[in-house]
Amino acid sequence: MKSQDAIRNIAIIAHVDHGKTTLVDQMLRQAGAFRANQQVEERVMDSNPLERERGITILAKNTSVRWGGVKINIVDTPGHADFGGEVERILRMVDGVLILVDAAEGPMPQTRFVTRKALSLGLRPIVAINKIDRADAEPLRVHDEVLGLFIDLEASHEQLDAPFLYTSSRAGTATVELDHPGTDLKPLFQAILDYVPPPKGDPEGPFQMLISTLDYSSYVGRMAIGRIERGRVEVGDEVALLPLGKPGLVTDETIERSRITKLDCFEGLNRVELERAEAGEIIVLSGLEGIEIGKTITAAAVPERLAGIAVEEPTISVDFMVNNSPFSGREGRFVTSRQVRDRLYNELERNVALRVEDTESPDTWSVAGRGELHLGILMETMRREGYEFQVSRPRVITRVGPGGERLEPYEELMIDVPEEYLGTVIEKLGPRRSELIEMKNPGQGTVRMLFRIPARGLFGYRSDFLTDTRGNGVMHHRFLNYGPWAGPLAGRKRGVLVADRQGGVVAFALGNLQERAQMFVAPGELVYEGMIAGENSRPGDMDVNVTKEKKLTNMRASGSDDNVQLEPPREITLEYALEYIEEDELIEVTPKTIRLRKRALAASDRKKAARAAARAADAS
Ligand SMILES: Nc1nc2c(ncn2[C@@H]2O[C@H](COP(=O)(O)OP(=O)(O)OP(=O)(O)O)[C@@H](O)[C@H]2O)c(=O)[nH]1
Ligand SMILES: [Mg+2]
Repeated sequence: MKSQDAIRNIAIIAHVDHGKTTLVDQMLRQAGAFRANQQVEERVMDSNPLERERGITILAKNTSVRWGGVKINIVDTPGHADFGGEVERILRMVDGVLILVDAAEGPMPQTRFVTRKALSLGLRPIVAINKIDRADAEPLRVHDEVLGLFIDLEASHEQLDAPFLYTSSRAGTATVELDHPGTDLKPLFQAILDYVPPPKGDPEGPFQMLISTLDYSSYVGRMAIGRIERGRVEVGDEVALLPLGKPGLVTDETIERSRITKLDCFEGLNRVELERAEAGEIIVLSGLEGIEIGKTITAAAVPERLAGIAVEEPTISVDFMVNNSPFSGREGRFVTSRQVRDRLYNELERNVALRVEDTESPDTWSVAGRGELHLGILMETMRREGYEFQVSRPRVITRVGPGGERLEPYEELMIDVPEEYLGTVIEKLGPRRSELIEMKNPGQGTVRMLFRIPARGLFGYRSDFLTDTRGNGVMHHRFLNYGPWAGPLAGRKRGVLVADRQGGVVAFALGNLQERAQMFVAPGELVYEGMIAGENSRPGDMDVNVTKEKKLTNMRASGSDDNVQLEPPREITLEYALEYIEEDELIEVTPKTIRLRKRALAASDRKKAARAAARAADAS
């Protein structure tokens, strides 16, 4: 038997939350990757703190199990649309995919995206209709929908022959026939061995590997992860790291050569150091300068380049700036321009879809990424590390079309709502320049709608949607393409309450304001002039004094107005804030607090700016 016959490389791909990481838990467990008494957390592959907290996978990760004498390398991938580019990249290091589809939700926008990428690379799929334990599961309907999707995406005959399994990630069961409920994952392991081809490369040829993904540690710097395409590699070997370019032999002299200092592979949850590895194995290489996604590493003597991987271009950007609020430096450890700038540029080492640029101001940097979650996670990570900074409203990144016209990013938006909310949803999305593409009513009172909408049109929509549907709706969106600039869009409907002086918030003051407003602050919190303290129930901003104490009079007022009944303040999360603020506002992010503020803090400056804006609007 060739050594490659004892390897299978597979990626698990799906829409967000369809159960990928939970399935990996069970695969590890049932293949004996844990010791008998080992305590293992749920969704063990979601190892970074933000992943655990949010219950989503952010970074693709490698693991492996051994089953029936075969090593199965598994890549668990993120399902959120902002990280679709990451999934696309790691598909280059596998020979098959396991497509998970929720047995109730069916194929979703991200299912379509990752399936299209996998099929077009010629990968053989295995389909798992997952969560069949759900009360509302309809595995047979979903089976048909997946087949429909395959046909739509012009799957080959071989791909259409994909085995279908019915699984429950949570229970750890798989079966080929619904009438015979599964008891474990054996049918899944067997399907992987039978249907995923062993890696093909020739172990006797000169070494060649594509860098499909990166890892980073402050000790060794960037590490390259990929599948050995051809040949063997050993610690100490001299290799060439080829610059990006066309596939084929590289003849110019500018090739960097260096030595492999460390070589690892994945065994269960561990990395195991190896002396050598050969074609088909997925490995981690350290010790090379200039590692980048899409570059080829080869034997020094035969610098033959593989087709590269394009990294997706960012679609939205925000400005990061030094915190210049009156409370700057109170809660963060790293606050200076130098510290924030270094941290942002450092992020580029591991976050390949991110772009950072200096601006005209030495205290402001433009940071571009794939979506609000992508950028939001960077902000959240930085504040946990002790950074303090401010962030502007997100902007879409426009492009120039072939005829010189302005283009902007469009998203595909899928909405599932109970029928009774259909009208409100359509009514709200209209002015946001959406276009209804498809509407399905599969029964059970729920409607599924598919829209095309400028990414700008979605800013601020999620909170409206949750309110309008009373939390009974589900929405997902992902980048579709660039299209014509859709023209001006209305901003936030309601104005804000702006604190008119610095001080501590007083319950009495809020008691008087709360009839016309939803507060963002609670008694005892500190505010400064220009900080946003709440939302006005009407259009237009309002300067208010939230520090106002009740007048002490000699005559004690009778009654209960000493204890005002206060509504709880609206909780401002980072993502909420990003969707909420307008161009003349900023988010102040510190390790402890998220505050909203006006760019111009002094009321007089804001009035001047408003007058100037009105004049400009009149003139145009
Ligand atoms: N009922 C049911 N729930 C499941 C099953 N598998 C996973 N879940 C639940 O679905 C949620 C998402 O599971 P994950 O394993 O994190 O899903 P994922 O596909 O890895 O999600 P992302 O990585 O964020 O795309 C969790 O609350 C799981 O407990 C299943 O078979 N049945
Ligand atoms: Mg996951």
